[in-house]
Amino acid sequence: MTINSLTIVIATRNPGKTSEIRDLLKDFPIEIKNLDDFGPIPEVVEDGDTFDENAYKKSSFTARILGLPALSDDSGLCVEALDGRPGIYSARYAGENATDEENCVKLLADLKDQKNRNAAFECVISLAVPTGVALTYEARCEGVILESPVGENGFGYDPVFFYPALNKTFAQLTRKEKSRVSHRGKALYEFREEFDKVIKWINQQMPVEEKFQCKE
Ligand code: ITT
Repeated sequence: MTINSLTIVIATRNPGKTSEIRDLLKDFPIEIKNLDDFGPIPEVVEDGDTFDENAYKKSSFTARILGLPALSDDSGLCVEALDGRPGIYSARYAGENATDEENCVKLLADLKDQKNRNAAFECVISLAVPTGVALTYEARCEGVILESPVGENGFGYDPVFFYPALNKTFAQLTRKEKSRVSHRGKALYEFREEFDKVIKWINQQMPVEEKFQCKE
C-alpha cells in the first residue's frame, strides 16, 4: 500500500464531527471515507468510563470490521459546577436519542442560578488499524457556559459554550475559526504535525496479503 492509496475511515455517526474532521484532513494525501460509504455496520457499544476508552472502542471495532484504518473521536463537555458532567454522557445528557437542543436546554436548567459557569470540551482521537493497535491524541478547550444560546453554527453545545479569548460562542465562529482553538482541532493538529510518521506507522501495521502459499 502506498501513501497515495491509503484510506482512513472516520468512525463517527455525528455529522458535525465528520465535517470538522474532514475539513482538517482535506489537504493530506489520503482518501477519507465515512461510515455511510459502507453497508450496515453493527453499532459499537460505548460503555467505557473515559473518553479514551470509548474512542479506542470505536476506532478498533470499526477498523476490525472494515479491515481499514479507522479514526474515531470521543468528546464531550465537562462542567465544573456539575462535577465534570455531562462528560462521556454529553451526547445523551437529556436522554437516549436527545437532540442537541434538548441537551443544551437541560444543561442550562441544571446550571440555573449557578455562578460558576466554567466548562471545558475534551476530545480524544483514536486511530486504529485492524489488528487493534492504536495511536491516541487528546486535547482540551476551556470556556464558560452562557445563560442562553447564541449563534447558529457548529453543533452540540456550541451555542452555549462561550470562548473568552475570541469573545464569542463556538456557534458564532466559522468552522475554520473554531478548529483553530477547539479540543478537536488541537487534537488533530498533533496528528497533522506528525502525518508522515503516522502514515508510515499505518503501512507497517496493516496486514500484508500473501502472494503465494508456503508448501507444507
Ligand atoms: P459518535 O460516537 O458516533 O462519534 P456522538 O455524538 O455519540 O457520535 P460522543 O459520544 O463522543 O459522540 O459524544 C459527543 C457529544 O459531545 C456530542 O454529541 C456533543 O453533544 C458534545 N460535543 C463534542 N464535541 C463538541 C463540539 O465541538 N461542539 C459542541 N458539542 C460537542
